[in-house]
Amino acid sequence: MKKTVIGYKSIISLCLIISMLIGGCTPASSEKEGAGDVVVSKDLIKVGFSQLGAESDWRRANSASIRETFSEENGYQLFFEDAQQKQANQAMAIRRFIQKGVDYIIVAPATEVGWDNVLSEAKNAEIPVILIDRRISVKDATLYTCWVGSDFRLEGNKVTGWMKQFFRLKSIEAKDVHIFDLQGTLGASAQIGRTEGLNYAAKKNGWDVVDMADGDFTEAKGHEETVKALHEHPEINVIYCENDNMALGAVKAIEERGKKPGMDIAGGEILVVSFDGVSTDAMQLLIDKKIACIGECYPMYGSNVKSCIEMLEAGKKPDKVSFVSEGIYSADATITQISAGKRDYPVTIVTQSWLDEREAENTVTPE
Ligand code: GYE
Repeated sequence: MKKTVIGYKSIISLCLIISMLIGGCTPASSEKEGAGDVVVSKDLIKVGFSQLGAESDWRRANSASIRETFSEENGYQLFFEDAQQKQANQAMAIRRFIQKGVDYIIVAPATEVGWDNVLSEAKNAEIPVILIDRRISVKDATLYTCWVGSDFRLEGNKVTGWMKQFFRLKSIEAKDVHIFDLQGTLGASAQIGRTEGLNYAAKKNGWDVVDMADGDFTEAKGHEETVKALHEHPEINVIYCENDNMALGAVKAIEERGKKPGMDIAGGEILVVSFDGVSTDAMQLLIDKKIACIGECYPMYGSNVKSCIEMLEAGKKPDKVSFVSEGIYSADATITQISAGKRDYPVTIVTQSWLDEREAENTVTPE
């Protein structure tokens, strides 16, 4: 799949500027009950988007992509609701979208379970539901039309594939690998797939997973849980962070303890690996080798979702499940390729100029 241009930082800034100019990217705010004076062209396709929160740089980039895509200029009226990390708020948002009579509902679900009732209501109202990012587990698969997102288990396999090669190259024996799994929000697909990837590799290679804790995908919780884990288990020499924001918190906790995040495990450093590759701060830590490797998680789904809606508008059926293509990043040039499942994947070696270029030009090279 051809990946489109990404300008994570710039897209977020653009959205912030627009929201300052027009008083918010969210048409819903100007359509409060009783306002009654909002004139909306009949031609616009009405889309309700229930975003689960704003917990990470990945999430903010994802929201920016949806907002940018579903603009009035592109023929859409977007109702954007941020659930503040609470799935109950998502159900309420979906019910409001149904009441408004939107044409489509997009949902980025917090966790996999608990969707049967509210999505049945959307189905009864004959509103197609498009899922993005995390997946859901429902008894009736017709409760949603299609899903676009990442293969989280594959992401886990890629990062552990990198770790395996790294340990081999540095002659680090399995018995000397002591991992702390800093997990994402429990029950979210991104957590489930990445944790499964680690557990599988740990079992296969004989690594010791010392402990695991829910860091809720946030920097603050990631920091808190790492402080605790390092205190309770001084032997930890690898931290597997299930997103970059938690990695930022973990690096801070390691340094506060007077230890070094880095690649020299034998010399007492703590190896940090992570997921996303969106946050500039995390990419900077990668270049500084304080984060050893990042499994890419692609957030800019706007155009993929728009394609699904265009197909539905044309009376066609989009694929039920579409995975976005993703790579893997490291600043260490010794590992240039890793194996995951039955495939080999090139490792993108990130340098300062690579990052500067991405930030300045808004581009990421297609895979
Ligand atoms: O990796 C993390 C976010 O579900 C893919 O959620 C998403 C994850 C992403 O908060 O940063």
